[in-house]
Amino acid sequence: MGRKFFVGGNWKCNGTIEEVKKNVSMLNEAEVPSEEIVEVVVAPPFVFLSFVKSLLRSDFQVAAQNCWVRKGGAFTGEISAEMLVNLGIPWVILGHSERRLLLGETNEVVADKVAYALSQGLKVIACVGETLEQRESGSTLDVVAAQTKALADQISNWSNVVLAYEPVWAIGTGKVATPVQAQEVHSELRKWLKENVSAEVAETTRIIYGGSVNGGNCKELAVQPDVDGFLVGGASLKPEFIDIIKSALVKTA
Ligand SMILES: *[C@@H]1O[C@H](CO)[C@@H](O)[C@H](O)[C@H]1NC(C)=O
Ligand SMILES: *[C@@H]1O[C@H](CO)[C@@H](O)[C@H](O)[C@H]1NC(C)=O
Ligand SMILES: *[C@@H]1O[C@H](CO)[C@@H](O)[C@H](O)[C@H]1NC(C)=O
Ligand SMILES: CC(=O)N[C@H]1CO[C@H](CO)[C@@H](O)[C@@H]1O
Repeated sequence: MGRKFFVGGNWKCNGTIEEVKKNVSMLNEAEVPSEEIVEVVVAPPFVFLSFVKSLLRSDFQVAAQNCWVRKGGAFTGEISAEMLVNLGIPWVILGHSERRLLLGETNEVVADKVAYALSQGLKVIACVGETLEQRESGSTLDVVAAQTKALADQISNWSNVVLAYEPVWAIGTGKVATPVQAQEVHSELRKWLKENVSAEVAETTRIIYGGSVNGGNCKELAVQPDVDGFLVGGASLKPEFIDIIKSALVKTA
């Protein structure tokens, strides 16, 4: 069985209740390929999670954008993995570059979070990616390998993990990795998994691309053999998100 196409929508820190309702209506009214062909997961800010979950069509799922690194307790302002499970939230995004860069989350902290979230039964979208400086100095593969190694050191079962490659220089900049650049890194990540984890994990783990994906460029990215879907930022709050979901069909052609 092949890897099911995966489209995540990361709403980041945006939206009012009214806007959230409109975005959910847009999703609920959309005609998209079936769940057999594409898995769709949207990640609203924490405060809207339950609201979105209660309104959203049942073939789409929700994700949190972060969670605390271990069991909850005296950690003011944090949200624990247990709470997400308790609310029936199946997914969490961890290690997004905005958190790595703005909040100082190291490879180890991200890996600790991923391991803890998995241990509580959450599914994880784990993000890796290099900065512009790192790409220009030729260290892209070393950077994503080190980020992936930190994860692999702590993950014993990859079946609930989706790996998101998000080059930082392409996030919110309008600069998108070319299909060839995306395929190259995805293919190297899969080789890394094959050699350093197992052939089965390499074959079954979805590696999705994020960074200025939109309705216009999604198909040429989706057609790349090692691109198994997308983590979409800005375009996930626009009607073109539906076109991005539909790009799953290029895999069935
Ligand atoms: C979705 O929400 C964003 C703000 O988060 C808003 O700008 C946008 O207009 C909304 N989309 C729709 C289709 O209403
Ligand atoms: C890995 O996790 C999946 C999903 O929770 C489970 O079905 C599978 O049995 C686990 N595999 C191993 C080897 O524990
Ligand atoms: C396996 O992991 C090591 C350490 O990250 C790395 O140097 C090596 O290139 C990896 N193998 C492949 C095929 O990527
Ligand atoms: C998903 C996303 O990031 N949407 C928007 C959130 O708000 C920022 C700032 O206005 C926009 O740049 C994003 O596109």
